[in-house]
Amino acid sequence: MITRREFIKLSAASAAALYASTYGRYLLDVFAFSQSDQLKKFIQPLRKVGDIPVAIPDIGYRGWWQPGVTHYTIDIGDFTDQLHPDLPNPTRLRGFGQNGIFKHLGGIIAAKRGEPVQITFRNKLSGTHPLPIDRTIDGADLGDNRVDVHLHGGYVPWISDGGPHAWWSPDGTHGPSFINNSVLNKSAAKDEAEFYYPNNQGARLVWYHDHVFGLTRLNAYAGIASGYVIYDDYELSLVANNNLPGPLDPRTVYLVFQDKIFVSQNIAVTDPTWPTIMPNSRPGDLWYAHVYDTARYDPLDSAPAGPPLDPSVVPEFFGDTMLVNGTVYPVLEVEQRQYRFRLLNACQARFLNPRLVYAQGSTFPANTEPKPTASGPAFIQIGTEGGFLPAPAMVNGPKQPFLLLAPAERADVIVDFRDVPEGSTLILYNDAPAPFPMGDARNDYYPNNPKTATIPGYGPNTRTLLQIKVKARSGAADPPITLPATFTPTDPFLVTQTPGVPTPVPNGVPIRYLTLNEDSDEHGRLIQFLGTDQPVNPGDDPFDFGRGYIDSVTEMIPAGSTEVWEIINLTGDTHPIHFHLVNVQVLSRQAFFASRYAGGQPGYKGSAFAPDQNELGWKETVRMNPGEVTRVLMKFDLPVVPFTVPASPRLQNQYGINGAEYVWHCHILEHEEHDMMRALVVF
Ligand SMILES: [Cu+2]
Repeated sequence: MITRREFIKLSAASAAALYASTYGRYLLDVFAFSQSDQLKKFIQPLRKVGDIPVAIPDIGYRGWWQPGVTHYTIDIGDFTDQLHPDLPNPTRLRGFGQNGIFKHLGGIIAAKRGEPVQITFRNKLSGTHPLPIDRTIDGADLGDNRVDVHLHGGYVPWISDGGPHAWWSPDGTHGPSFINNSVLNKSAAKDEAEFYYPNNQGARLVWYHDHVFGLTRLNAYAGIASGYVIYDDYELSLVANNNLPGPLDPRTVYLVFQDKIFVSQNIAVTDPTWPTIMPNSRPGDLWYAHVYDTARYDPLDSAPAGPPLDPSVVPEFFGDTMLVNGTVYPVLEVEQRQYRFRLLNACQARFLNPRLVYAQGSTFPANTEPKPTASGPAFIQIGTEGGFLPAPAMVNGPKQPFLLLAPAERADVIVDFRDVPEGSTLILYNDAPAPFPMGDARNDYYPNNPKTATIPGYGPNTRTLLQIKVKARSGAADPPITLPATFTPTDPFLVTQTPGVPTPVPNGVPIRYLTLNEDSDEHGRLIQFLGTDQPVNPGDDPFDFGRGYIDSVTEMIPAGSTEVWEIINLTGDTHPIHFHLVNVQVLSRQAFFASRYAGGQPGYKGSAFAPDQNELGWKETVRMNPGEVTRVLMKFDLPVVPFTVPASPRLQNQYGINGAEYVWHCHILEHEEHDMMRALVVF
């Protein structure tokens, strides 16, 4: 079956003409996403660990916790931060802080494997959200100062997973899955929530961010996210024996990417309805798309009565300005040494394919613009969000030309600047299509794009992530990093994989067939769904597999079991599918004939093919491409903790199920929230 979206893309011209008469005003808004005023690029230094606050543990905390557990108290609040010197005001944000000190992406935690962390999060949010809220989607009418914390990539008991229904408010109201305090801190104050992270998993970069029902995309965009790095003895052995820069070594540089838009000083002209719906907003605050622009997205499925919803959810949000570690277009100075970069794509929907190229020249503005044909040092990738790869992988080489990072994917790479001439200027360059993979030039901001018409040296620009200036080495050379031929990470893999060869489904492991779907909601807007391979109403529509998040549970798995999920993408987009609780191994992908797909096994087109070399080993966020099935292998073990974890009361009350409540979902945040998420229940 060809999806409606693909079909509409084929006939976009006629569809646009059809809707021009009804929604002419919105057709004029074809560049509505570009709001940010010109900001000079690469005039402020990259914030590093320490510039962004590292969380400080408590001493003598009053609450209950096991001996040997490091306890933190972390506030979640509203604050402002000057993200670029030329923004007319510091930007209003939400995020993590301690003792009244808040900075964008603050609250970094470093933890050792096997040494648990327990956190009291205190919800200090005001009732005024810094972004426009559409009340028509599930959960969005339950309060604007609700919050929820998910340790993304953590192997944690469900009561500390921060699933969407585990939100809580400052006044103590909470979602039906919030039982954090009754298990972990019975004397908690109303605005507090207790979380326990066992950290019984191998070295990797995880992160923690908001996951509240109905507001995740907005709370995360407003800043509720921070880094959490787990290290272990295996990583420390590579530090000692192979000279790998350790997790807090100055040569280990964390790079967290986000695309944002800032409210223009001419907002009354660039977005006339914004001042009405956001009366407290100032130029320099975050701007977020709030109109379902039918010239940008697919036309509404049915013409609604009355004016279009404003605010409305949008199918995906792409910014016009790149932030790294919370700062707009920063500069990183490196010496002629080897470095370790640990990258996290924390964008709402934008994929990135970062690579190093030389700048066009040495003076402004040429030193801010890339020369894509002049390649800089390649990346040697050693890890993903699941920890160390089975073997180092050369990216930027013939076998793996790009490091492709979908939202929530991470990469751990070695970069060698020893032979880069002193005084060189490099640009970390990105030209990944947005949406991925089909792309829309209106989301691709750079000077030579007639659709976006930006100017050299200034934003908006989504192609230039970071400027890197290479200086001579001061002091002694480091002992060279000597990567082993293979890694033996602490968490053993389920199957051994051969690079370049599809991994067969292991004997006896059952295959569960699942689907990625696109449809329209009751307002005619695009909506994405997960589903099984069984139609929801077989007599009605044999191609309708999409199920909402709160519909009855279909992914119920006995603890300890192993399954292969074959996930069939029936949409036109690549979706980064994220699994809570489990890590997976990507076995293979295979094309299929969409026209033959009507439940059951798809009609495959050609042979299965291997995942990329840098997708081997453990993953928890996996790109699933249009027209392909993606096969992933996982084992559903529950973490061992020193207390009794009760079954989810929500599952008992709503579905009569006794089990641990997790989710799996797309990590394009606009998809996740509307409504590409399903319960994942282990019992
Ligand atoms: Cu998606």
